[in-house]
Amino acid sequence: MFIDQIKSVFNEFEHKAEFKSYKELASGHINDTYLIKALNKPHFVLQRINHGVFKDVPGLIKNKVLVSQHIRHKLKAASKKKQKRAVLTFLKTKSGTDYYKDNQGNYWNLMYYIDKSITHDIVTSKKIAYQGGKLLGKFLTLTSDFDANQLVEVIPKFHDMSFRFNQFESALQMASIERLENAKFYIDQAKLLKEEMCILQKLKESGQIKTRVTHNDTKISNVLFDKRNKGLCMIDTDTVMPGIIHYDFGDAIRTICNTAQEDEKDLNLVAFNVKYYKAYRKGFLKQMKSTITPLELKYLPLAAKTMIFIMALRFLTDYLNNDVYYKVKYSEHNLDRSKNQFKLLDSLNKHINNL
Ligand code: GN1
Ligand code: MG
Repeated sequence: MFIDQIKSVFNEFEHKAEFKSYKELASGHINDTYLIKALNKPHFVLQRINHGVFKDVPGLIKNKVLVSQHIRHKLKAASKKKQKRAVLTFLKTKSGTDYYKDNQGNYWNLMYYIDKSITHDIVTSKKIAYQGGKLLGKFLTLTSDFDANQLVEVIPKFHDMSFRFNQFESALQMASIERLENAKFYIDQAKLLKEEMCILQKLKESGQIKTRVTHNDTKISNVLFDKRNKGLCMIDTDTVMPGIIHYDFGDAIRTICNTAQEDEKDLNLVAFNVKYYKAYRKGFLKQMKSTITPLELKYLPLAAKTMIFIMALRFLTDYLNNDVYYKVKYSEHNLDRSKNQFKLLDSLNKHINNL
Protein backbone atom coordinates (compact mmCIF):
# COMPACT_ATOMS: atom_id res chain seq x y z
CA MET A 1 0.00 0.00 0.00
CA PHE A 2 1.15 3.52 -0.79
CA ILE A 3 0.86 4.59 2.84
CA ASP A 4 3.38 1.91 3.79
CA GLN A 5 5.77 3.17 1.13
CA ILE A 6 5.44 6.76 2.33
CA LYS A 7 5.92 5.70 5.92
CA SER A 8 8.97 3.62 5.14
CA VAL A 9 10.58 6.41 3.08
CA PHE A 10 9.83 8.86 5.90
CA ASN A 11 11.54 6.54 8.36
CA GLU A 12 14.71 6.49 6.26
CA PHE A 13 15.32 10.04 7.49
CA GLU A 14 16.89 11.03 10.77
CA HIS A 15 14.17 12.28 13.13
CA LYS A 16 12.51 11.17 16.30
CA ALA A 17 8.98 11.61 15.01
CA GLU A 18 6.31 8.97 14.76
CA PHE A 19 4.36 8.83 11.49
CA LYS A 20 0.64 9.50 11.92
CA SER A 21 -0.82 10.25 8.47
CA TYR A 22 -0.07 11.81 5.11
CA LYS A 23 -1.83 13.98 2.58
CA GLU A 24 -0.82 14.86 -0.98
CA LEU A 25 -0.18 18.56 -1.58
CA ALA A 26 -1.23 18.69 -5.19
CA SER A 27 -0.29 22.18 -6.34
CA GLY A 28 2.94 21.39 -8.24
CA HIS A 29 3.03 20.33 -11.90
CA ILE A 30 6.19 18.22 -11.74
CA ASN A 31 7.09 16.63 -8.37
CA ASP A 32 4.94 14.72 -5.87
CA THR A 33 4.69 16.45 -2.52
CA TYR A 34 3.18 15.11 0.70
CA LEU A 35 2.44 16.63 4.06
CA ILE A 36 3.46 14.12 6.71
CA LYS A 37 1.71 14.50 10.01
CA ALA A 38 3.61 13.16 12.99
CA LEU A 39 2.06 12.16 16.31
CA ASN A 40 3.53 15.31 17.78
CA LYS A 41 4.61 18.50 16.04
CA PRO A 42 6.65 19.40 14.04
CA HIS A 43 5.11 18.00 10.86
CA PHE A 44 7.10 17.42 7.68
CA VAL A 45 6.99 17.82 3.91
CA LEU A 46 8.19 14.83 1.90
CA GLN A 47 8.94 15.22 -1.79
CA ARG A 48 9.56 12.78 -4.58
CA ILE A 49 11.57 14.62 -7.21
CA ASN A 50 10.68 13.91 -10.83
CA HIS A 51 13.91 12.50 -12.24
CA GLY A 52 12.50 12.47 -15.77
CA VAL A 53 12.41 16.28 -15.67
CA PHE A 54 15.38 16.84 -13.37
CA LYS A 55 18.32 14.86 -14.72
CA ASP A 56 20.65 15.54 -11.78
CA VAL A 57 18.55 15.13 -8.64
CA PRO A 58 21.52 14.90 -6.22
CA GLY A 59 22.76 18.19 -7.74
CA LEU A 60 19.33 19.77 -7.34
CA ILE A 61 19.10 18.74 -3.69
CA LYS A 62 22.62 19.95 -3.02
CA ASN A 63 21.67 23.34 -4.53
CA LYS A 64 18.70 23.80 -2.26
CA VAL A 65 20.48 22.62 0.87
CA LEU A 66 23.43 24.96 0.23
CA VAL A 67 21.20 27.94 -0.50
CA SER A 68 19.13 27.30 2.64
CA GLN A 69 22.29 27.04 4.73
CA HIS A 70 23.54 30.29 3.28
CA ILE A 71 20.29 32.10 4.07
CA ARG A 72 20.18 30.65 7.59
CA HIS A 73 23.72 31.86 8.18
CA LYS A 74 22.75 35.34 7.02
CA LEU A 75 19.84 35.30 9.46
CA LYS A 76 21.93 34.20 12.42
CA ALA A 77 21.15 37.37 14.37
CA ALA A 78 17.47 36.40 14.45
CA SER A 79 16.04 33.98 17.02
CA LYS A 80 16.12 30.26 16.17
CA LYS A 81 12.32 30.32 16.01
CA LYS A 82 12.36 33.11 13.41
CA GLN A 83 15.07 31.40 11.38
CA LYS A 84 13.00 28.22 11.21
CA ARG A 85 10.08 30.15 9.75
CA ALA A 86 12.16 32.18 7.29
CA VAL A 87 14.03 29.42 5.49
CA LEU A 88 13.50 25.75 4.66
CA THR A 89 15.26 23.16 6.82
CA PHE A 90 16.11 19.88 5.14
CA LEU A 91 16.67 16.68 7.11
CA LYS A 92 19.36 14.10 6.49
CA THR A 93 18.80 10.39 6.07
CA LYS A 94 20.02 7.92 8.66
CA SER A 95 23.07 7.34 6.48
CA GLY A 96 23.88 11.05 6.46
CA THR A 97 22.82 12.02 2.92
CA ASP A 98 20.43 14.82 1.98
CA TYR A 99 18.19 12.53 -0.09
CA TYR A 100 16.97 8.95 -0.06
CA LYS A 101 16.99 6.86 -3.22
CA ASP A 102 14.50 3.99 -3.10
CA ASN A 103 14.88 0.64 -4.85
CA GLN A 104 12.81 1.86 -7.81
CA GLY A 105 15.25 4.68 -8.45
CA ASN A 106 13.05 7.47 -7.00
CA TYR A 107 14.68 10.31 -5.11
CA TRP A 108 13.08 11.69 -1.96
CA ASN A 109 13.85 14.65 0.27
CA LEU A 110 12.34 15.71 3.56
CA MET A 111 11.96 19.09 5.20
CA TYR A 112 10.20 20.51 8.23
CA TYR A 113 6.72 21.85 7.64
CA ILE A 114 6.51 25.50 8.65
CA ASP A 115 3.67 25.58 11.12
CA LYS A 116 0.79 28.06 11.00
CA SER A 117 1.62 29.08 7.45
CA ILE A 118 -0.65 29.56 4.44
CA THR A 119 -0.25 29.86 0.68
CA HIS A 120 -2.31 31.66 -1.95
CA ASP A 121 -3.09 30.66 -5.53
CA ILE A 122 -4.65 34.03 -6.27
CA VAL A 123 -3.84 37.37 -4.68
CA THR A 124 -6.80 39.03 -3.00
CA SER A 125 -5.24 42.14 -1.46
CA LYS A 126 -2.50 44.71 -2.06
CA LYS A 127 -0.99 43.61 1.23
CA ILE A 128 -0.39 40.08 -0.05
CA ALA A 129 1.19 41.46 -3.25
CA TYR A 130 3.40 43.88 -1.29
CA GLN A 131 4.52 41.19 1.17
CA GLY A 132 5.24 38.78 -1.69
CA GLY A 133 7.43 41.39 -3.39
CA LYS A 134 9.29 42.11 -0.19
CA LEU A 135 9.98 38.46 0.38
CA LEU A 136 11.38 37.88 -3.10
CA GLY A 137 13.52 41.03 -2.77
CA LYS A 138 14.82 39.67 0.51
CA PHE A 139 15.57 36.26 -0.99
CA LEU A 140 17.56 37.87 -3.82
CA THR A 141 19.38 40.17 -1.41
CA LEU A 142 20.28 37.35 0.99
CA THR A 143 21.60 35.17 -1.83
CA SER A 144 23.39 37.99 -3.65
CA ASP A 145 26.75 37.02 -2.09
CA PHE A 146 26.28 33.28 -2.59
CA ASP A 147 28.90 31.84 -4.92
CA ALA A 148 26.83 30.82 -7.95
CA ASN A 149 29.65 28.55 -9.15
CA GLN A 150 28.60 26.11 -6.45
CA LEU A 151 25.22 25.65 -8.13
CA VAL A 152 24.38 22.96 -10.64
CA GLU A 153 22.28 24.22 -13.55
CA VAL A 154 19.41 21.80 -12.84
CA ILE A 155 17.62 22.47 -16.11
CA PRO A 156 20.05 24.04 -18.54
CA LYS A 157 18.62 27.07 -20.40
CA PHE A 158 15.50 26.94 -18.24
CA HIS A 159 14.37 30.49 -19.00
CA ASP A 160 16.33 30.88 -22.22
CA MET A 161 13.82 32.17 -24.78
CA SER A 162 15.63 30.93 -27.91
CA PHE A 163 15.81 27.46 -26.37
CA ARG A 164 12.07 27.55 -25.63
CA PHE A 165 11.39 28.70 -29.22
CA ASN A 166 13.51 25.81 -30.53
CA GLN A 167 11.44 23.38 -28.48
CA PHE A 168 8.26 25.04 -29.78
CA GLU A 169 9.44 24.79 -33.38
CA SER A 170 10.30 21.09 -32.98
CA ALA A 171 6.87 20.51 -31.43
CA LEU A 172 5.24 22.16 -34.46
CA GLN A 173 6.93 19.55 -36.67
CA MET A 174 5.71 16.63 -34.57
CA ALA A 175 2.23 17.75 -33.53
CA SER A 176 -1.00 16.11 -34.68
CA ILE A 177 -3.13 17.99 -37.22
CA GLU A 178 -5.91 18.17 -34.66
CA ARG A 179 -3.77 19.84 -32.01
CA LEU A 180 -2.19 22.18 -34.57
CA GLU A 181 -5.67 23.28 -35.60
CA ASN A 182 -6.93 23.74 -32.06
CA ALA A 183 -3.92 25.88 -31.21
CA LYS A 184 -3.55 27.75 -34.52
CA PHE A 185 -4.45 31.22 -33.26
CA TYR A 186 -1.97 30.96 -30.38
CA ILE A 187 0.79 29.47 -32.52
CA ASP A 188 0.56 32.53 -34.77
CA GLN A 189 0.58 34.87 -31.78
CA ALA A 190 3.72 33.24 -30.41
CA LYS A 191 5.55 33.59 -33.73
CA LEU A 192 4.70 37.29 -33.96
CA LEU A 193 6.17 38.05 -30.53
CA LYS A 194 9.49 36.26 -30.97
CA GLU A 195 11.79 39.23 -31.44
CA GLU A 196 10.49 41.30 -28.54
CA MET A 197 10.47 38.30 -26.24
CA CYS A 198 14.19 37.70 -26.83
CA ILE A 199 15.31 41.22 -25.76
CA LEU A 200 16.04 40.29 -22.14
CA GLN A 201 18.00 37.22 -23.12
CA LYS A 202 20.21 39.33 -25.39
CA LEU A 203 20.86 41.81 -22.58
CA LYS A 204 21.82 38.88 -20.35
CA GLU A 205 24.09 37.31 -22.95
CA SER A 206 25.87 40.60 -23.67
CA GLY A 207 26.49 41.03 -19.93
CA GLN A 208 24.57 44.31 -19.79
CA ILE A 209 22.26 42.72 -17.24
CA LYS A 210 24.20 40.74 -14.71
CA THR A 211 23.62 37.18 -13.66
CA ARG A 212 22.76 36.52 -10.01
CA VAL A 213 21.44 33.63 -7.96
CA THR A 214 17.72 33.42 -8.75
CA HIS A 215 14.84 31.26 -7.57
CA ASN A 216 13.27 30.63 -11.00
CA ASP A 217 9.81 29.52 -9.87
CA THR A 218 8.42 32.50 -8.01
CA LYS A 219 4.71 31.96 -8.54
CA ILE A 220 2.63 33.19 -5.61
CA SER A 221 1.85 29.64 -4.46
CA ASN A 222 5.57 29.26 -3.75
CA VAL A 223 5.46 31.93 -1.05
CA LEU A 224 4.53 31.06 2.52
CA PHE A 225 2.65 33.64 4.54
CA ASP A 226 1.70 33.68 8.19
CA LYS A 227 -1.95 33.85 9.16
CA ARG A 228 -1.85 37.65 9.02
CA ASN A 229 -0.44 37.55 5.49
CA LYS A 230 3.05 38.61 6.40
CA GLY A 231 5.55 36.96 4.04
CA LEU A 232 7.51 34.19 5.75
CA CYS A 233 9.55 32.05 3.39
CA MET A 234 10.16 31.28 -0.30
CA ILE A 235 9.56 27.56 -0.89
CA ASP A 236 10.12 25.17 -3.81
CA THR A 237 13.76 26.05 -4.35
CA ASP A 238 14.29 23.17 -6.81
CA THR A 239 15.18 25.52 -9.63
CA VAL A 240 17.58 27.83 -7.79
CA MET A 241 20.21 28.59 -10.43
CA PRO A 242 22.08 31.52 -11.88
CA GLY A 243 19.71 33.85 -13.73
CA ILE A 244 18.61 37.48 -13.98
CA ILE A 245 16.22 39.17 -11.56
CA HIS A 246 13.76 39.65 -14.41
CA TYR A 247 13.04 35.92 -14.41
CA ASP A 248 11.96 36.05 -10.78
CA PHE A 249 10.17 39.39 -10.86
CA GLY A 250 8.31 38.55 -14.08
CA ASP A 251 7.35 35.02 -13.10
CA ALA A 252 5.96 36.31 -9.79
CA ILE A 253 3.95 39.06 -11.52
CA ARG A 254 2.52 36.39 -13.83
CA THR A 255 0.57 34.93 -10.91
CA ILE A 256 0.37 37.94 -8.55
CA CYS A 257 -1.46 40.05 -11.13
CA ASN A 258 -3.65 37.36 -12.68
CA THR A 259 -7.20 37.85 -11.39
CA ALA A 260 -7.80 34.12 -11.96
CA GLN A 261 -5.99 30.80 -11.56
CA GLU A 262 -3.32 29.85 -14.11
CA ASP A 263 -5.67 27.30 -15.70
CA GLU A 264 -8.98 29.18 -15.47
CA LYS A 265 -10.95 28.34 -18.62
CA ASP A 266 -13.32 31.31 -18.51
CA LEU A 267 -11.05 33.92 -20.07
CA ASN A 268 -13.43 36.71 -19.06
CA LEU A 269 -12.16 36.17 -15.52
CA VAL A 270 -8.51 36.58 -16.54
CA ALA A 271 -7.15 40.14 -16.36
CA PHE A 272 -3.97 41.94 -15.31
CA ASN A 273 -4.31 43.73 -11.99
CA VAL A 274 -2.19 46.91 -12.12
CA LYS A 275 -2.67 47.74 -8.44
CA TYR A 276 -1.12 44.44 -7.45
CA TYR A 277 1.75 45.05 -9.87
CA LYS A 278 2.51 48.34 -8.16
CA ALA A 279 2.22 46.87 -4.67
CA TYR A 280 4.49 43.93 -5.55
CA ARG A 281 7.04 46.23 -7.18
CA LYS A 282 7.03 48.51 -4.14
CA GLY A 283 7.75 45.63 -1.76
CA PHE A 284 10.39 44.22 -4.10
CA LEU A 285 12.21 47.54 -4.49
CA LYS A 286 12.11 48.23 -0.76
CA GLN A 287 14.47 45.28 -0.35
CA MET A 288 16.40 45.67 -3.59
CA LYS A 289 16.98 49.42 -3.69
CA SER A 290 20.66 49.26 -2.81
CA THR A 291 21.52 46.56 -5.34
CA ILE A 292 19.23 47.00 -8.34
CA THR A 293 20.85 48.77 -11.32
CA PRO A 294 19.06 51.40 -13.46
CA LEU A 295 19.00 49.00 -16.39
CA GLU A 296 17.51 46.20 -14.29
CA LEU A 297 14.86 48.64 -13.09
CA LYS A 298 14.06 49.85 -16.59
CA TYR A 299 13.25 46.36 -17.78
CA LEU A 300 10.87 45.26 -15.01
CA PRO A 301 7.71 45.79 -17.15
CA LEU A 302 9.26 43.84 -20.03
CA ALA A 303 10.15 41.12 -17.50
CA ALA A 304 6.47 40.73 -16.66
CA LYS A 305 5.57 40.45 -20.32
CA THR A 306 8.40 38.04 -21.10
CA MET A 307 7.71 35.64 -18.27
CA ILE A 308 3.97 35.49 -18.94
CA PHE A 309 4.86 34.77 -22.54
CA ILE A 310 7.45 32.08 -21.78
CA MET A 311 4.86 30.15 -19.78
CA ALA A 312 2.28 30.58 -22.54
CA LEU A 313 4.85 29.18 -24.97
CA ARG A 314 5.88 26.26 -22.72
CA PHE A 315 2.27 25.19 -22.06
CA LEU A 316 1.54 25.45 -25.78
CA THR A 317 4.64 23.41 -26.65
CA ASP A 318 3.65 20.70 -24.20
CA TYR A 319 0.14 20.62 -25.67
CA LEU A 320 1.63 20.15 -29.16
CA ASN A 321 3.86 17.40 -27.73
CA ASN A 322 0.80 15.53 -26.34
CA ASP A 323 1.41 16.54 -22.70
CA VAL A 324 4.72 14.90 -21.94
CA TYR A 325 6.01 17.42 -19.38
CA TYR A 326 3.34 18.94 -17.13
CA LYS A 327 0.81 16.92 -15.18
CA VAL A 328 -2.59 17.38 -16.84
CA LYS A 329 -6.09 16.60 -15.58
CA TYR A 330 -7.82 16.51 -19.00
CA SER A 331 -6.77 16.54 -22.64
CA GLU A 332 -6.97 20.30 -23.31
CA HIS A 333 -5.46 21.32 -19.96
CA ASN A 334 -2.19 22.60 -21.37
CA LEU A 335 -3.96 24.50 -24.16
CA ASP A 336 -6.26 26.10 -21.59
CA ARG A 337 -3.26 27.12 -19.49
CA SER A 338 -1.64 28.63 -22.56
CA LYS A 339 -4.79 30.53 -23.62
CA ASN A 340 -5.03 31.88 -20.08
CA GLN A 341 -1.47 33.24 -20.23
CA PHE A 342 -2.06 34.78 -23.68
CA LYS A 343 -5.18 36.49 -22.34
CA LEU A 344 -3.17 37.83 -19.39
CA LEU A 345 -0.53 39.12 -21.80
CA ASP A 346 -3.19 40.87 -23.80
CA SER A 347 -4.56 42.52 -20.70
CA LEU A 348 -1.07 43.55 -19.53
CA ASN A 349 -0.42 45.15 -22.92
CA LYS A 350 -3.23 47.60 -22.29
CA HIS A 351 -1.40 48.88 -19.21
CA ILE A 352 2.23 48.53 -20.25
CA ASN A 353 2.90 52.28 -20.45
CA ASN A 354 1.62 52.72 -16.93
CA LEU A 355 3.79 50.13 -15.17
C1 GN1 B 1 6.28 24.11 -12.89
O1 GN1 B 1 6.00 22.01 -10.69
P1 GN1 B 1 5.87 23.43 -10.34
O2 GN1 B 1 4.44 23.78 -10.24
O3 GN1 B 1 6.70 23.79 -9.15
C2 GN1 B 1 7.50 24.59 -13.70
C3 GN1 B 1 7.60 26.11 -13.62
C4 GN1 B 1 6.32 26.76 -14.05
C5 GN1 B 1 5.16 26.21 -13.24
C6 GN1 B 1 3.85 26.76 -13.76
C7 GN1 B 1 10.68 22.61 -13.32
O4 GN1 B 1 6.51 24.33 -11.54
O5 GN1 B 1 8.64 26.55 -14.48
O6 GN1 B 1 6.38 28.15 -13.90
O7 GN1 B 1 5.11 24.78 -13.32
N1 GN1 B 1 8.70 23.95 -13.18
C8 GN1 B 1 9.54 23.28 -13.97
O8 GN1 B 1 2.88 26.69 -12.78
O9 GN1 B 1 9.38 23.21 -15.19
MG1 MG C 1 8.61 24.51 -8.99
